[in-house]
Amino acid sequence: MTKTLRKITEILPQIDAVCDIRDARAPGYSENSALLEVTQGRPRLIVLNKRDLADERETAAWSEHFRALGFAVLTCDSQSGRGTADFKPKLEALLSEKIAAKKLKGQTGMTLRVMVMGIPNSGKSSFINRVAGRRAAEAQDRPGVTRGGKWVTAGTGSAGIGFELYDTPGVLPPKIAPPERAEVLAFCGSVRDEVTDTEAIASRLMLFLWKNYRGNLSERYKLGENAELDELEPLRLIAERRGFLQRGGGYDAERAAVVLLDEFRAGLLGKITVQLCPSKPGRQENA
Ligand SMILES: Nc1nc2c(ncn2[C@@H]2O[C@H](COP(=O)(O)OP(=O)(O)OP(=O)(O)O)[C@@H](O)[C@H]2O)c(=O)[nH]1
Ligand SMILES: [Mg+2]
Repeated sequence: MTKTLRKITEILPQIDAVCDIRDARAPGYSENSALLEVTQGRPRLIVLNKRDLADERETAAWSEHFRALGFAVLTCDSQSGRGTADFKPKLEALLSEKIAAKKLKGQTGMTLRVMVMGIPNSGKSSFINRVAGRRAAEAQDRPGVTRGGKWVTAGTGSAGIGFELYDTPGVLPPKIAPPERAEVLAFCGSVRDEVTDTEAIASRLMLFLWKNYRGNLSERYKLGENAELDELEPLRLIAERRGFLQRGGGYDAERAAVVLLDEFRAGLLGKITVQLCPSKPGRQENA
């Protein structure tokens, strides 16, 4: 964390803008306050990535929320590439004054340097690869893949403006509060599973889904109309439906927990947002 912050501070004078990659399933909680502090005052584009996994209505509400706060916002899916083509035009719009000033000075061969940052596993490296149009940065399905920093040349935008993106390691804030935030980040796989209690996290996810996305849950696990959730043993329902039962009425909660988390993260439960937008007018729970 400190090492990354030091590196970021070191290259800060070279950059024109910051690209703040959030997980569209938890757009507020996936913010990194420490990184934002270091890069304060820099033009910033908020990217809601993994939009293919998130509830579309919530993503629209969160985009509005950030726009109302004065931020430029891009929503995209860096796995398929949907939405990433808007990055260069958005950045050029964000930096239009700077670009115009450089043009006035007769500067040609202009390059915009953008630092891409965010919490672990939010899709920074995947996003860079999409914008660059090649696999320039390593991306994997676990947090902590990118180490050190790396400049990636990413082609040109309109009028021959060049783009260079700086890939940074994911950084978590030193203190993750409130407790619900830590849970939500664990749902999304931004916290290493080894440091979290899988059963506890999956139980919390189950309770959230039961309350807010019961239809998705019922469909995936064929819960039936009369299913009831035992709040003290929320994973029992999944264990029963999947046959993870033990002799004497027990069940394999650990196995049910792993299934739920894996399937949620893979998008098999459908498009779900685990941090609902606070400012969505007239929201109704879809329970
Ligand atoms: N479904 C979906 N998966 C994505 C998207 N973007 C990235 N991923 C996946 O998320 C995982 C993490 O992606 P990375 O690009 O390595 O994330 P990162 O932010 O660079 O991660 P660190 O370097 O570990 O901080 C990979 O399995 C990607 O394929 C997206 O928009 N949609
Ligand atoms: Mg990375």
